[in-house]
Amino acid sequence: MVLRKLPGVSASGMGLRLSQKFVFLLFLSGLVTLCFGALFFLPDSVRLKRIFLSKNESPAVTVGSDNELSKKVPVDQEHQRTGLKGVEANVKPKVSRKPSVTHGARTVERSVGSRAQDEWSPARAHEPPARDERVTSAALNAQHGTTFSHETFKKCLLKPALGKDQGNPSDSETLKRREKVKEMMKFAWDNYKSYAWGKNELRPLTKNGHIGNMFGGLRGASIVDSLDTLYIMGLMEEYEEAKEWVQNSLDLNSNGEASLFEVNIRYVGGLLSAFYLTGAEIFKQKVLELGEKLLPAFNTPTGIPRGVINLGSSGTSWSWGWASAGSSILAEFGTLHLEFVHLSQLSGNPVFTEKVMNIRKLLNKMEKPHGLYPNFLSPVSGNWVQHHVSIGGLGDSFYEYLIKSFLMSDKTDEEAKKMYYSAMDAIETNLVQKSPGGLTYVAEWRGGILDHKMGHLACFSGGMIGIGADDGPAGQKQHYLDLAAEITHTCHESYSRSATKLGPEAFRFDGGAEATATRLSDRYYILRPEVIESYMYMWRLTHDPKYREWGWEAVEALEQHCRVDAGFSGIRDVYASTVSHDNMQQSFFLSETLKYLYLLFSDDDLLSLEDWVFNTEAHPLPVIRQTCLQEHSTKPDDGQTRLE
Ligand code: DMJ
Repeated sequence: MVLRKLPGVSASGMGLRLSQKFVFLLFLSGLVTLCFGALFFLPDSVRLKRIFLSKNESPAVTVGSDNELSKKVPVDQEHQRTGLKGVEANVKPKVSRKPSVTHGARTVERSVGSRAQDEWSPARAHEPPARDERVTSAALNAQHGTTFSHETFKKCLLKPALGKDQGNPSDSETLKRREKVKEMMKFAWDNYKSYAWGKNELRPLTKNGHIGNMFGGLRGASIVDSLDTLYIMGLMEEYEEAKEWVQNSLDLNSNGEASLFEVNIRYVGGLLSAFYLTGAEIFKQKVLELGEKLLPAFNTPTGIPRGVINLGSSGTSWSWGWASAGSSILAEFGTLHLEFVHLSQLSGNPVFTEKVMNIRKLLNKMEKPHGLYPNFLSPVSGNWVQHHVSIGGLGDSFYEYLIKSFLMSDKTDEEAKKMYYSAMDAIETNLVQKSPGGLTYVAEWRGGILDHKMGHLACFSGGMIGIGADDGPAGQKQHYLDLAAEITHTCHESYSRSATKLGPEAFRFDGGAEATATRLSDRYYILRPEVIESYMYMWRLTHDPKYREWGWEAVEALEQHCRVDAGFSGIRDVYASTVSHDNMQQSFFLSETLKYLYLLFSDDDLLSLEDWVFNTEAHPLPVIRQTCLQEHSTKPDDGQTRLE
């Protein structure tokens, strides 16, 4: 239209006036600028960015300061692009979602379904998916021509996965205790099977199933979480039922909104360990398919994933509505490393490792207040959003994954090692406290002010500090072992000071309190594993019989207060001698609490710590011995399993 000659106007050159040419050129250059800008600003243009940015130039921001990307794409603008104007990142979206989630997770301080954080309310900070990275397993195989041999992998284990004799303990008393734990698992499983088969969790009082909306429409969380526990306990009939369900009924084509963290630790972790333990191809196929669905979550300006992802083809992601200013949570984006490295290991596709290494690099570079890692980070600007630090809820498993990444890399991942020990240093300097009564605890930190509280979730740290004792700075081993033992002792105190001998969700060390809950809302116990997890590690590291005794106390308390007619249930007040049940058998009770108890009463060669690290949901993942794997690797024809 601009080119049409206007009547009565003399033309020059190609029949256009100079001014017309000028207008045309102006329009053209505007168009070019617009297209070029769009290439950079549309989140779907990762590949194009790569063309224009040099290889080492990461699109992630320089952290710790006001940065370019946050200036270019303010949060509000992001919302406008999606037509979701005015939704502040820390304000819940208008569309209200029912808080039907009662899962426990270290990332969220949950009550039994009542706290604000429990609500399923992702802030709408939408990013389209990185479709270029959502390739199928078949495409992956074609692309990478990779092979993974389960046989070769087994050759690189130092011990048989299940030990010489399935971990049978030599003394009869311990064997009896182990049998009791196995019976508890069977009871929990049988009831789940009778009343909630295919649902995510069992409601043991009302004898029905719970689906919730934590897993984006995925079902069978208790089944996937139980696979490895059933297998190591030798509950083979039950394991076969579970495997068959995964084969025939685990439908990954869901279109719901899922917690990236929860799906990763329970489903990805559960399927990975089931594959490594059994070699059954179905688990590998499923986990690679699921892994691909999680990739779009990383498609943010910094590569730090948001907490909530749509598992359908849109691949959109959101930040939690309750999280400060649309931020991502340290314990969520920091608890992907182990699983994602294994996804790359099995698929041959480095993209999974690249995603988590980017998170690692970014965190490593950032300025940290007093060397501490705050719990909230903006996935847009890459800056800390709030200075709340905790080794319990919201922070916890980030630290766990640093030391476990080092151990899982066959102690080659120096960066993870360095980050872990520096973080430990900062935690010891700033957070570790001794109560007037002589109990060691890890306080929380809010912008420099200590909150003298320890969550049940933070009790995993006894075990973590224990497994990290060997590789710290010279001369520190005994110090770390002592610290681990002291924290585990404190957590045991939180159990033994209650009427039920089970520990509260959080306990305090102020106002005269010593390892007891002072608020009504902190008195519940939802079958969490962390204290028992630390007993298990401390037993393996020290063989001090008290850890087995403490584990047995927990078994007795669970039997007395949590066992009901149709399964196990959490309780609302650990200090009340007549308990009130919360009607939920959490899937982590089967994957973690009962597994750690079983390991506590087994010989050390059942899932030896030399060969296995446990993800934060207690799913064992093998140490990757790259040199050994390469030495043993043969041509595909010589027995390697090709990815289909
Ligand atoms: C589990 O899902 C995992 O251990 C997670 O890291 C924290 N919360 C629960 C158990 O309490």
